[in-house]
Amino acid sequence: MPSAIYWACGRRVPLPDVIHSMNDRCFLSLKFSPEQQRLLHAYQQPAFCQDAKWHPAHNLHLTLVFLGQQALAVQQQLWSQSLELLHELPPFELRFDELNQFSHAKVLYLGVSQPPAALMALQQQLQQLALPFLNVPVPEQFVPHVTLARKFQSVSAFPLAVPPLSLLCTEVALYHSISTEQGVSYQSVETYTLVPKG
Ligand code: 3AM
Repeated sequence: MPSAIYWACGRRVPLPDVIHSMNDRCFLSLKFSPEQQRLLHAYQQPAFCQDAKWHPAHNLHLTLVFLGQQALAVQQQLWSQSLELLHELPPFELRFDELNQFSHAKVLYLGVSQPPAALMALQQQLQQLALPFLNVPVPEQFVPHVTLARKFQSVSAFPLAVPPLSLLCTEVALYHSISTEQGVSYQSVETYTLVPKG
């Protein structure tokens, strides 16, 4: 069944799904394995703020560049350009060691107090590559983080040091952000596995 309608010559005409779903809400992100997501999930403490919305483990990721609504052709072009960069990059380690918050956005996240140069360089390069296609403002500063909860409010003093978690990052993906009745769902539509060098 067509999911939308439009008006043509005064008549209601079904809008083909292919047109209706031409753009997807997209982002480039580090992708974690189910086992890594399980380890990240251990840092989520719903008792910390019961009114917050805690991400399900399968949604845990680290956004590199938010792309906004993009047509399939742009997604394909961006992904193939991204691959050129990713081919050069070996897997790298991230050491998550602090809980912190974006207080204005009411986001609680697991952060990296000392981000490796490889991550920051990758993010800069992908951001540059995406720039001509962006229809959203570019964040002033990239703060590597894994969002744990939204609608989070606490009087605790942040950042809060936590027992560190070192993860080897091996996958980068193009994700779609899909709204469902159960909340937002992040689906990887393209994934690249970083290859060790030398
Ligand atoms: O990875 P996190 O959860 O921090 O907040 C959104 C989420 O970030 C962010 O993109 C990620 C995947 O949805 N996001 C959503 N809208 C955004 C916007 N307009 C945005 N980031 C920047 N600008």
